Amino acid sequence: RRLELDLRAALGGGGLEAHYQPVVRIATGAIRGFEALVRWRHPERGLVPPGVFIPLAEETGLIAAIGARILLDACRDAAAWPDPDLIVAVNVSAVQFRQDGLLRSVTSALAETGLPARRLELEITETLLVEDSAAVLATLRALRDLGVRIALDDFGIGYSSLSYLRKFPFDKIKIDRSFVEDFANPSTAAIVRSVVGLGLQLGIAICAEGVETREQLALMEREGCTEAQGYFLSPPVPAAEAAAFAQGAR
Ligand code: G
Ligand code: G
Ligand code: MN
Ligand code: NA
Repeated sequence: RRLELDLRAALGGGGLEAHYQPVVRIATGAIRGFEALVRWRHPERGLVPPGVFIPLAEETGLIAAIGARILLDACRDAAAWPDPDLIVAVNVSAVQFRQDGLLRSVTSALAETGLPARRLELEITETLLVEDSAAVLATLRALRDLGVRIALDDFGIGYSSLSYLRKFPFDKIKIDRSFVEDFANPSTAAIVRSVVGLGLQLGIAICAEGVETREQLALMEREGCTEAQGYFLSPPVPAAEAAAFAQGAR
């Protein structure tokens, strides 16, 4: 309850900010873009991880406002990066997605910042697709019609079903970091291989998440992943640092 009040205050004042983790094209090493990851700097507790306050925001309905805010920040920051091809990826939780107003937030963030829709990628998770709702698919299609890219995040955990790939033409699949970590397990490797194969056939980019070592990067390259993200490449960094990164990328 106290934390909720603090979160409301942070939303009103400062305290909530987007950090950015680079996403790299494995073949060339060039930066493809950045994933925005929200951070809450609490006046007494210090940095509160999203794993703690996103669920709280979802329970209290604050997620719509927080989401809209991060979306706007991310679009504004990305619009200022010097390379006009860099994309910015924004996480949209299932609760946030189902609330009214997502389409409106996206449209107005793009209009307000001038960021071309093709440079915005929304990361959704399988949880959203489980219920097979017509409304969810309609929103996904409307976003796609705007030109926004849609990525399937954390792929492989939860209810992973290949049928999701039939329901909607995703632009990217992000393979959950547990697969990279557990790649020595033959069944894990087999799943990664089949997802990469599917991606190749369907023209879907495949990003390996949570790459922490040079060896893992080499492995994911060998398996045919097109993109990678993880501490080995860079942790999430504050906006100013991401801008410097983007400058260097050019
Ligand atoms: O760095 P990390 O601790 O940032 O993120 C933890 C979890 O919080 C991840 O599952 C990530 O997808 C989620 N997350 C991070 N930023 C956002 C955000 O802006 N919106 C939503 N909905 N989830 C986020
Ligand atoms: O669920 P999602 O994929 O959006 O969340 C990304 C989460 O993974 C964030 O918490 C981010 O800080 C974290 N992350 C990014 N790179 C690495 C990594 O190399 N190793 C680990 N353990 N976590 C990572
Ligand atoms: Mn993500
Ligand atoms: Na993920």
